[in-house]
Amino acid sequence: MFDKILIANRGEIACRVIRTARKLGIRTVAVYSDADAQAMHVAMADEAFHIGAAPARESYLCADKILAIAKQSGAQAVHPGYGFLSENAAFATACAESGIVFIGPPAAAISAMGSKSAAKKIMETANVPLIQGYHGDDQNPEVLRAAAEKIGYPVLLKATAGGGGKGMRTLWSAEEFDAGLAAAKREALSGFGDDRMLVEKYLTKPRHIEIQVFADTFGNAVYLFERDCSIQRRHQKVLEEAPAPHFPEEIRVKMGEAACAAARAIHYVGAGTVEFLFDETGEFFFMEMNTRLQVEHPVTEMITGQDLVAWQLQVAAGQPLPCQQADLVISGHALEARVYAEDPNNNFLPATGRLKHLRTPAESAHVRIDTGVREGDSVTVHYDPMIAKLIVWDTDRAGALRRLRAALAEYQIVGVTTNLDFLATTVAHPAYVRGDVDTGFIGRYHNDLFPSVQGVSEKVLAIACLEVLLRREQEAKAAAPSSGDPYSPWHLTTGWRLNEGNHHIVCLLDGETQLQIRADFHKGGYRLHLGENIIEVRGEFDQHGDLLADLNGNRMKATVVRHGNELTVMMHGASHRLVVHDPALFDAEEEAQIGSLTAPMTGKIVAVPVKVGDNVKRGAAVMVLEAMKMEYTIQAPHDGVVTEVRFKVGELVDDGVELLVLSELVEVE
Ligand code: MV4
Repeated sequence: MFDKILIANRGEIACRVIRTARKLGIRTVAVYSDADAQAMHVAMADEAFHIGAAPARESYLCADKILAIAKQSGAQAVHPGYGFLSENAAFATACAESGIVFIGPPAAAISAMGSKSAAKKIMETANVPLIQGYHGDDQNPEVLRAAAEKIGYPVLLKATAGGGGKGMRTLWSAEEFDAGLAAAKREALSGFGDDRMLVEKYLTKPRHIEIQVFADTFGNAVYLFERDCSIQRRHQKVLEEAPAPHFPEEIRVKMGEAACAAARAIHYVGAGTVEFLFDETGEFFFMEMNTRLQVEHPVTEMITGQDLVAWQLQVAAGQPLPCQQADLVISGHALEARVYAEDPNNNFLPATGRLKHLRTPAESAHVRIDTGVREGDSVTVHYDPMIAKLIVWDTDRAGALRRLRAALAEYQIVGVTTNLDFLATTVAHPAYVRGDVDTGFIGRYHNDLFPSVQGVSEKVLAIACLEVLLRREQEAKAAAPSSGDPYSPWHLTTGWRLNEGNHHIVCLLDGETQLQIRADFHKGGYRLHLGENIIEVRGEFDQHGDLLADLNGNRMKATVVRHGNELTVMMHGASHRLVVHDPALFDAEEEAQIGSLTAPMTGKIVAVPVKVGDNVKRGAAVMVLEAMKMEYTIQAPHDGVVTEVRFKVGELVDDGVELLVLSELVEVE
């Protein structure tokens, strides 16, 4: 077994591999880019080496740099993780030629599976079921047209060099053939530099079922059952599970044996995944084979009790598979949700930002979290915006589903837009609960899964007001002793006014909507006027800073996270972001902001009213930032001379970054 391995990856998979290596007593070497200097995987590894600038092509894809560090560090093997160089045959070859073990399949196996048509030819010889279609070398349009006629419409055109859904086009009738073929070839040429096509019978409601296979260097091959990965959007997996719901045992055995036949056909070694389309007739057809460990491998680990990275290390070190087929059994049911920094309500646009607040569900035998980020880390534009994989297990699917719903409700992230609410909505959908899943799920239930954005509820507003009022009470009590007049009425937070009832107006912004809530103070708490409704509220913060609230006698717990004047209320698994715009409070917060020349949040510079050499007075505007459709003026914390302006109009800045430098004015005698 190896003494030291290099992990040529980052994020959650790097951390995950390091965890298993440490369990096996193997020392680990991490590599990191400029953007990952403080990353979790760097902190976890025994050693870490800088490999270049943030863009992957200057760091994590630089095979030569990685190999040089492997040699320099004395690593005997390289684990590629997934993505990056994990399916790069040239890298696998370069490792072998350098005497460094590539923890993965032989380069020839990677190459064999790199072309869809070549892969299908190999599967054909291994008697693996293929979809009716044409995957020949003759690309004469008339040959392709005749193949489509023979198959019968609808047919699917797929780029031979494509994958993951890229370069596919469905043709519903012969009339569409000419234009459809031309468009598909153009896309394939621009996408892959190769416009060869294969033609297949189009399956209208398939499920994506994949088999985890594992082979060693002694010719042994086993399957570790199936995963259903049908819940995808734009060919990006969202939810995965094992075993597949309502999946017949005889199909499981046939599919598993076909997958092992496929692995043997290409003399496979290591972890591999054979993907099938499973249609309503109960037939299944080879789609493609992935020659790497998949993102979703944890659901297989949870139902088999196996550590697949440990298997990878053992097999790469020349040991036989730790199990035979008969030793492997399915126990219970596992589900995985991919927690992403993205905006489902904005076409899943990737999001960036700093994880200002991060609370995760408690891990246990039932709940596992694979992540590569911690509170305070930033999600940047450089890499895949995955925050974590949330994996749950229980004795059956219903139990696993309950665990997943509860865990999602406990997951709290503030500082970047996430898909948590979308995940919670999806796993609560009746069709998902029934296990009625296929690749068209998200499209079919689109209206249910993307409800129109709801305005803020009165309950959330009441919680937000209570937090504002309680926080002010706390701050006033804390400030009173140090003031020159601790008994001054100005320290009172009872809303006391001369010749008026004790009340205050709390101003909140919900998006663009300004809300003004009157709060009457009374001994037991506050009486809130929300439109026509009155809500009696009182509460306190617990030792974790959560709010224990009583609204009209209903007791509940909420987490309210405050950053600057941005306030996020999280309760019952939903979160709602508001901006506090309370003049009294706001001035105080504005006063606090004057002390800072850093960006209060991620945003875009929209004005730079100063230049190097300018003398500025305390409070003068030195930069204007736009975020969340609002403008924030950065003000000089003191009189001074501008000595450095670090950003110009139009540039994006991350939360907390230094915007400019102001030197103290020096008194000249
Ligand atoms: C198909 C298909 C229907 N019929 N092939 C998409 C990605 C690539 N791996 C193959 N894909 C498909 N191939 C035939 N003959 C439907 C899909 C498909 C899909 C497959 C798996 C998971 C999600 C999908 C989403 C859309 C389409």
